[in-house]
Amino acid sequence: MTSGSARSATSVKTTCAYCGVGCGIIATVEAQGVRIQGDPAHPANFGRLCSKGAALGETLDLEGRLLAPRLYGQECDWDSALAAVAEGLQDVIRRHGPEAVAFYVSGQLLTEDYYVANKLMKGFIGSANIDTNSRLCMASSVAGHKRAFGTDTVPGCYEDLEEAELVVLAGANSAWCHPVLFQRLRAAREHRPAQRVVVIDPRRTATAEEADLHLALAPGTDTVLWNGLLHHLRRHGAVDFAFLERHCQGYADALEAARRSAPSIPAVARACGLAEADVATFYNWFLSTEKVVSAYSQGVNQSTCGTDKVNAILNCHLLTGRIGRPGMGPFSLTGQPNAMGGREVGGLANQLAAHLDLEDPTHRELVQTFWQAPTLPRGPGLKAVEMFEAMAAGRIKTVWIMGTNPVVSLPDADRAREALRRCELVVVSDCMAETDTTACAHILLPALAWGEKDGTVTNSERRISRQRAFLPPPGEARPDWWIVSAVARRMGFTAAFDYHNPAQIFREHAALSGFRPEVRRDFDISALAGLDDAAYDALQPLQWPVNERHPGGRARLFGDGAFYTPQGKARLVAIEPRPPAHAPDREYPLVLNTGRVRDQWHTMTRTGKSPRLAAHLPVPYVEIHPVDAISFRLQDGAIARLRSRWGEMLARVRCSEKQRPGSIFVPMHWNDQFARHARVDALVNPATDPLSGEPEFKHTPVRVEPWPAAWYGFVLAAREVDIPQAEYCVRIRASDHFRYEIAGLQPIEDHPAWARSFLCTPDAAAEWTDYLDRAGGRYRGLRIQRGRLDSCVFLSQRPDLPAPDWPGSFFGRDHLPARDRLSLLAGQPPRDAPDAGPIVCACFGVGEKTLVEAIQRQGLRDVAAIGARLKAGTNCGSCIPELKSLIAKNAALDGHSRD
Ligand SMILES: Nc1nc2c(c(=O)[nH]1)N[C@H]1C(S)=C(S)[C@@H](COP(=O)(O)OP(=O)(O)OC[C@H]3O[C@@H](n4cnc5c(=O)[nH]c(N)nc54)[C@H](O)[C@@H]3O)O[C@H]1N2
Ligand SMILES: Nc1nc2c(c(=O)[nH]1)N[C@H]1C(S)=C(S)[C@@H](COP(=O)(O)OP(=O)(O)OC[C@H]3O[C@@H](n4cnc5c(=O)[nH]c(N)nc54)[C@H](O)[C@@H]3O)O[C@H]1N2
Ligand code: SF4
Ligand SMILES: [Mo]
Repeated sequence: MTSGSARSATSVKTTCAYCGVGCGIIATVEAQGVRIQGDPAHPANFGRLCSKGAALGETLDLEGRLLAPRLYGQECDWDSALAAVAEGLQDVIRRHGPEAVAFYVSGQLLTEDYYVANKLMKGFIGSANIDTNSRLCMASSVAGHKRAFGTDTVPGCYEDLEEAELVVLAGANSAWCHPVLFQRLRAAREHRPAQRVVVIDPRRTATAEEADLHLALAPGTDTVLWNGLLHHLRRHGAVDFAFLERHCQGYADALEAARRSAPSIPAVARACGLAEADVATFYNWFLSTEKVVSAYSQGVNQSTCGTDKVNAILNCHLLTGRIGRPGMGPFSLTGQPNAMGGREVGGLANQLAAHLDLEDPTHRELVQTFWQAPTLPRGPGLKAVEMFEAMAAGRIKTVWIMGTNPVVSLPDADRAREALRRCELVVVSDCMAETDTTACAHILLPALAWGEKDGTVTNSERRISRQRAFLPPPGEARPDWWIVSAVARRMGFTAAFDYHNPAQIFREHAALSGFRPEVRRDFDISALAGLDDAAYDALQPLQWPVNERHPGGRARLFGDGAFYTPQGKARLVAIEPRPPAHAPDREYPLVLNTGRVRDQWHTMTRTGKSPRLAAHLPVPYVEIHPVDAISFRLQDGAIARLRSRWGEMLARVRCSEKQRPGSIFVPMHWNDQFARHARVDALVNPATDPLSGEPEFKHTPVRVEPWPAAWYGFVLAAREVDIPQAEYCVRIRASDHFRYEIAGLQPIEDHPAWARSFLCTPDAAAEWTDYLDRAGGRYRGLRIQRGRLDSCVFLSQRPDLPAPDWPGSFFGRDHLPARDRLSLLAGQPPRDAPDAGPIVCACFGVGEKTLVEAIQRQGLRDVAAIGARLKAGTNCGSCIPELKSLIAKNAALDGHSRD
């Protein structure tokens, strides 16, 4: 290995900042910015990137970055900040003991950062109160894996999805959330048309659109469906008796529970709200196909029976022996870029480093000896939701949050914010200065961001890849491992935290994984413990284990039946289906489901900077079935108020037959930095899975009602503005201006005074022109500064405003001619103005209207034809499911509209 393979004069190979697919990227720093390309040699993506990965270059500017430490709002030097953190932690430990201190960390830290944070808390502070946002994400998979396999192992690899003859995607919208993996699946299907895909999801997602069978089951009923499958497989002779007898236990009870809870296809169909024929098709495809991969994500994990859902899936693979062989196996799709690395270092409150168990005295002794740690906690610490409850109750006095934004992402999020306000000391390490969580911090520590930080991450298929820096550290920002080590040293743990670079930490982590090999464990990368700095720098992507037996890594585990339970056998678990924690009732009749959109990442701190990514789904919305919309008096495009027993929010109504009646969907992304009253987690109930502690993000009873807006509008401005009287307000980044979608409850009395109050800064050279139709309730105004459009406002009593694309297109111009000024005042686009409609292809900015017109007028019938004409779908491919559904919807009208 030479470092030449990883770096050339200007290009650096690294790994994407976002999802668990873990795509390889080549970043090239150029005069105009950073060029981002997929790395053709990386085995996760072979050169592909999705819309988010491709837009990474747009998120690298320093705007909004936290560039110096801050102590109670004042910038300070590192010395003062580190001393304040160390003394603050020590003071609380002295007065209240180590259990009063907590760390809340993230699957977006690098493995090296995570290792050090965990070592400090568990080994040296001596408490297990370190938990991570992976609790909100993968904890049910971890618990399910441990129940079944005795350890937390993903048995397969991405190639299995390509090689499978049947791929089941359960509770996973992979077309949007693991797009490159989904593209690999799509490409494989083009070569092997016999491959089938089944999607299990209450919504007809972009993923479901491409499936051979979509099971839109009633939310929360997955365990019945999989129990029914287990019973069906037994009854129809798909049991692999040899595998079962030699390598499994617990199957008699599991089969009995399945028979009792899901005795027949009609019973399953009834319980899950599905058609019998569809259930039968799924069961028979699974029965008759040897090569099956069942991949699952948050529709499975994020549930009060998430662990049971996981084991119900694993049961079916164990019963049939379809695990750990090419083209088959259960596959937990991890969310964050380093969710897996965090599990490897033991970042969860109930884990120890190197996949060892906190409760096992041998494991504890092993780690304590290796670390030469003064103490180790004997039992698990508090899991994320409990941790914030303990803050609210005053049992935890201080918390250090790193790389996560819990005021937005925890359930019952208003209470989570309140819990932080009750703490004596809140420390937040983040790259961004202003988030809903940094607003609650006493001490802010500036962390390096993607492109600046350096270390390793592990993707969904256990593949360890290097993330490499290609930008210099800005301001005073430092790597997370550096910050934690510096605090640890100030707390007196000098020798144990004497780290100078990530390579040194990685070597220690690798050595721990092989320490005392007689203690059997799956996670073993001891062969990497001797890498020198140059070899670490040049490390090529590898799948663990990487040890003496598997020096080049290993793609699959468990095909040989070697499991990690005390008996060495896998466990089938008897699953008793349970309903979600809170059922809908008369007051809260609808089920709120939450999740992701294609082009935003979580709380938008990075994707929110990209105009290209903002174009796809620009405002917080609630998707609802048209029949429900009628019953609840909701109009498409109007604003609705959503309430649950825990909180409320405002969102734009989108009627869609893709929703299951009775369920609504709201994306998780928007927060106080981008919109008013738009944090959906304020509504989400805090119930958790009793085993994994994972919250039920996909199931909260709510009600939705029309929000009585007196007016609607939008503002476009060259700079950020603060708009009064608009209880509903969403800020959207466009390439050369900001757009605000607004609405208010109180009629505006004096329109010009209102508009000028936030748009007109004192400037003699600026002119304000406006138009008011009081009777019709319409108002339009524009501000011209030195001949250019500076800002404009459009208001109406109804949600009937024109699309903002045409006024937006005026911002780039040096001079706005009178004709265009008039068209703005008249609210009428000139005849030749562009109106592409909502953006579908983010890479090339191709809108729905343009696409529909091309499909109808030019008779385009497939994605390739669209690509050839309009380029849409030809770069990252993330929009292909949407292109297909536009073709399906509009090609039929072809004959009528061609003339
Ligand atoms: N674009 C984008 N991609 C991302 C992320 C992002 O923020 N944006 N985040 C990453 C992270 S951290 C994660 S964890 C992953 C998540 O990836 P996914 O899990 O694929 O995404 P979600 O949208 O959270 O939820 C998946 C689906 O579960 C369905 N669902 C809801 N209730 C049920 C149910 O009872 N049963 C079943 N079977 N399905 C149900 C929802 O309708 C939804 O379509 O995405 C990763 N990738
Ligand atoms: N309603 C609902 N809520 C959910 C979910 C859902 O499906 N529905 N999903 C849950 C899941 S699966 C997840 S993973 C969570 C995600 O939720 P969060 O982790 O809260 O979301 P992010 O926006 O990714 O937050 C990452 C923060 O870390 C900062 N950051 C980025 N890189 C670094 C770094 O290197 N160092 C430091 N110190 N900071 C950094 C970012 O600026 C940002 O503030 O949300 C959960 N919440
Ligand atoms: S699929 Fe997209 S977001 Fe995920 S790692 Fe690849 S490029 Fe990044
Ligand atoms: Mo996640």
